[in-house]
Amino acid sequence: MTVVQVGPLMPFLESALASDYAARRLPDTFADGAFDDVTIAVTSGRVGVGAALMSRLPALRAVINFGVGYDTTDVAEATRRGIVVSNTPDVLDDCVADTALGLIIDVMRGLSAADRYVRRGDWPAHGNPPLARKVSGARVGILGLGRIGLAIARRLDGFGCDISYHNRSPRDVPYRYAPSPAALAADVDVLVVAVSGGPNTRHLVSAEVIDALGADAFLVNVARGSAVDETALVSALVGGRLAGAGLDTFADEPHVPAALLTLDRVVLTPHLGSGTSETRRAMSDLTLANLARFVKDGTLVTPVAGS
Ligand code: 8YV
Repeated sequence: MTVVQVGPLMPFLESALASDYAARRLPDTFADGAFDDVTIAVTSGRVGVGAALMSRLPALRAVINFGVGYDTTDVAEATRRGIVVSNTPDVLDDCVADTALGLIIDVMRGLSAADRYVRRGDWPAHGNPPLARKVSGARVGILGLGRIGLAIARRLDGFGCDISYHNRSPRDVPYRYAPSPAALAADVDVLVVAVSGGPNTRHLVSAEVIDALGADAFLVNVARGSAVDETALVSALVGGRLAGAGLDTFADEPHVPAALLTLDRVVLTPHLGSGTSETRRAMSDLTLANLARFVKDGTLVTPVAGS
C-alpha cells in the first residue's frame, strides 16, 4: 500500500504518516505516471481529493479524511471508481458545539466588542457600552440537527432557550420542527448553522432567509461558509438589516470579507470549531485508525455515507 498526504495536516498526524507509512506529500503539480502506485490518500476538508486528482491516481482505493466535513472530496466520483472514503465523526461534536455557544454568547452579549471598548480606553471616557441582548431563554433555531446540531441543542437546553430546528425531515426530538429554513429564521432570535457542506446545502441561508431573520436577530455559522450567501449576509450586516453575526467559517477561507472587519456587531473566528489539542488529537487518532484498518483488511472504521 502506498500512502500519500494531500494538503497540509496537523503536524502530529503528518509525522505519524511519514514514520509509520513512509507517506510522501503529494506535490501541487506532478508528471503523469509519477504517483501511479498510490493506493491511499490522507487529506482534510481544506484540500480533499476531487475528481481531477482521482483520475491522476489510477491505483487509488481509499481517501482517509481528517475532519467530519468531506465536501472537498468528490464522494460520488470516488464511489464510481470503487474508492472508499472515511471521515472523523463524533469526536469533534463537543468542541464545535462549544464554539457555537461561545459565538452565540459573544455576539449577543457583545463580549469581544466590549473587550475592544475597554482596551481603547472608552470606559473611563464614555461610561458603559450600549446594552446587549439576553442569551438565557432566547429563541434559537438550529439549521441542521445532526450530531453537532444536537450537541448545540443540549447545551442551549441548559440556558432555558426555546429551541426549534430545520432538517430535511423531522427527528424524534423535543424541539419544534420548522418546514423550511425561512420559516425557522422568521421565528428566532438566533439562527445557528450546523449543516454539512457540499452542493446540497449551498446558500441554504439565502437572502430570503436572512431577511426572514430580520434586524433584531443574529446568525451564527460553525458549519461551512458555502452554506450561507455571504454577499447577502455582508449586505444585511452593513445595512443594519441583521443585528449581528458570529462566524467561524467563510466562503473563501482564509479570506474574510473586508466590510466585516470594521463591524463591532460581528465576531470573526478562523475556522477553529474543532481546534483544541484534545479534539484534534482524537481526530488524528481516528484518521490513523481508519488508515490502519484499511491497510489491514480493506475496510474503514468510519466510512462516510454513500461511500
Ligand atoms: C477541521 C472541520 O478544522 O471537521 C471538519 O469538517 O471543518 C474542522 O474540524 C477541518 O476539517 C480541518 O481541515
